[in-house]
Amino acid sequence: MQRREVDAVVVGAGFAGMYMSYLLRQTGYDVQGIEAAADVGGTWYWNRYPGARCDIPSLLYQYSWNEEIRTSWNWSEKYATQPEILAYANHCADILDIRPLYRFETRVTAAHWDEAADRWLVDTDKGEALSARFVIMATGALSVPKEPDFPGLDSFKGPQLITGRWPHDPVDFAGKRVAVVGTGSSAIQSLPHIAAAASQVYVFQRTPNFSLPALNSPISADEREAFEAAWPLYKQAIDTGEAGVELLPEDWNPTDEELAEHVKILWNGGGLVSTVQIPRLTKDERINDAACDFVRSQIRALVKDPVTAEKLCPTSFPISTRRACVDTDYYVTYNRDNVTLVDLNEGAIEEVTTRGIRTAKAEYEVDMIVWALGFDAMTGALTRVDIRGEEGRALKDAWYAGPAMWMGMMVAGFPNLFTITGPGSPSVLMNVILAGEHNVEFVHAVVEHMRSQGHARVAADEAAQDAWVDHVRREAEGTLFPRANSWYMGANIPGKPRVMLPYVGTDYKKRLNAILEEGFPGLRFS
Ligand code: N01
Repeated sequence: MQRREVDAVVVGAGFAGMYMSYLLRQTGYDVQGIEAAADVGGTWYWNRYPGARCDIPSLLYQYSWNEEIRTSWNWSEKYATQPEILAYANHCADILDIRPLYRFETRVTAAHWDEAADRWLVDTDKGEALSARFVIMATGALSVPKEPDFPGLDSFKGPQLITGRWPHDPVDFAGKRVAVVGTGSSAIQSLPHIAAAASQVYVFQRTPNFSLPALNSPISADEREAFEAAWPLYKQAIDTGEAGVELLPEDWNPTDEELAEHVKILWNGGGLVSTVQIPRLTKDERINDAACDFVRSQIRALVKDPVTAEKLCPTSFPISTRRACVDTDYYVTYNRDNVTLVDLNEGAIEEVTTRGIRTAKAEYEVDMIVWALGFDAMTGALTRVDIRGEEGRALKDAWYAGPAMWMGMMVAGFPNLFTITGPGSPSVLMNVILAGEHNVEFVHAVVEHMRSQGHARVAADEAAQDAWVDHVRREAEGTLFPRANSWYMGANIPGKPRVMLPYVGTDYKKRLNAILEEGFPGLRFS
């Protein structure tokens, strides 16, 4: 078969994919980008449900590497809406002139390593056959939605919507009875909007989550100015791997009273940034308990019906060991007459019927169902592609017992294949745009090193990979994360190996910088 030869295939046109494609093209590589969506934006292209917003402040959730983009864009709100972030992604694509590099509405179906040629043979669902020296999977950590698989699913007469694959046309909930299944970030953000329009909403909850108030507001001229003044220091922190916000010392040892006072910062609108400002929150039970107690007290104060309030109080995992949500009016929405919480612990969903959802206790008649069931996180987008490395070994077989990667970017036995924000990198535990930049710049440095040295092949050293996997595991074991049935632990997908997927250490960028300085220990070039 005749294959079109390129230097690199970049899969994904989210923020990481766009930057990767841009860097490679600017340094003279022939790049073919492939993107399943019709346009750029990645997660922000797909997650269009009402109320979708970022849970990281807008001024921080943007490219740090391009001054032209940064200075030509003004975020309007503290937490940007999905349409504004998608508009920003399009603004980036325009400035970078990235679209000509991409085939849109196209999926990579297979990538097989050709040992003799030191190239990847890449196939797409549009029948295109490529041969590439490098494949870079910038496919996102939360890009494969968990689909409902309840009996009777197809019998339901009304529309069924998945938050992670939301339609482009507006959905009209006015006067409708709606089921919202799931109570993660997607449901927590969309519920207040759905409830404001619908006649009745049933929220089906299996596990309540901790949600922190966004206290969203427009960004004032003064805030913009203060951010610009702080930018050089902030950028320096990004590049060196420093925290970027002022933190209490890690050995902070408060009295119970001081602790109870300090955890109130969770209600100051800082969202996930506030959680970082509580030292050892995910390591020290006493500190974590105080934070849990405080948030539960806020839930009880906000939700009028004490029985509903109690059901909304998480008790089965330490705060922040599942990603905390950031909301606007989530808890008070349960004070509306048209919102009912259905506790699935009292009776699980048994089937979807023609008229609605039947649990072990009752049938709920609805006109529409919103499935907010989460994602096959971090590995889903990678194992769904038929990736075969040396000796034809499939990636999903190599990862049978859990993903093994070097620095979250390379897999031993899969030369010249890179992942951006892959398992074993901090990715979703930090600002993911910046996590993507760190990986993209590192991959680019590897590729440039190969060009300068005349290498055809780079692979992760097996021993270095084992050491990293072990380090990632041990770091997680020193925390409270393993106590939660979270998507971080792969626990939300039946049959998925239970391992902590992201790297919890805070020294990742410093490690990358050291690896660059030391000439890539852990990688083998030939
Ligand atoms: O998904 P989730 P999400 N029967 O996995 C329930 C990011 N994000 O899309 O917990 C009944 O958190 C499940 O119940 P349980 C963010 O990183 C960010 O909301 O498994 N229920 C849970 O309640 C976030 O963490 C933003 O018991 C079932 C829900 O579905 C990540 O994406 C916005 C079920 C899934 O919650 C995922 O969030 C949105 C079943 N069979 C998302 N299966 C921002 O703010 C699952 N559930 C940027």
